[in-house]
Amino acid sequence: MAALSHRMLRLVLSHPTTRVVRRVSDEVTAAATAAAAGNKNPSNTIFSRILNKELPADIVYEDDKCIAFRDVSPVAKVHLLVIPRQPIPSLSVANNTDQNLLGHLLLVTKQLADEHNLQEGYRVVINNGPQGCQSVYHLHLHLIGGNQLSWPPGT
Ligand code: DGP
Repeated sequence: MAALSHRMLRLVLSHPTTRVVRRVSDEVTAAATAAAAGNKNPSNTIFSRILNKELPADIVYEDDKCIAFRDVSPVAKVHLLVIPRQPIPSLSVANNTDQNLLGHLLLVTKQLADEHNLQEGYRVVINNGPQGCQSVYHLHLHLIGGNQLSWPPGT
């Protein structure tokens, strides 16, 4: 196949479809890398460092059970992450003793949606494991909204 000229390449890379494909592929790669690195110790993740205030984050909510902060690479006008202080790696390893905490995380997420004027709608996402594109092994809920979202989210 003939090589693409720089102009053609720029056009292809800037096309919305290509940007979506590249973004999806980035997230799959990040999730695979996190899983392959055995990065499943939630006391040793970037989020535990944010919790301990060792790393800066734009924190929008805190209580004795959880904190919420803005995602570093937002996919919508509002993109918050709600994380428990208790280091649960992912939803799949949560158990019955976490029932109250999981309910609390959902209710805080709902409160944050109200406070960020997401009355027109929003999405709450928990990515789980490599095939779910989880890249940080400290349980977190994504709160995404502020503009029209599309569906389905991915294949
Ligand atoms: P997930 O793919 O579900 O594991 O989502 C992890 C999210 O965490 C991803 O949307 C980007 C975000 N993130 C990763 N590192 C940082 C960071 O250092 N600060 C903030 N605020 N967000 C981060």
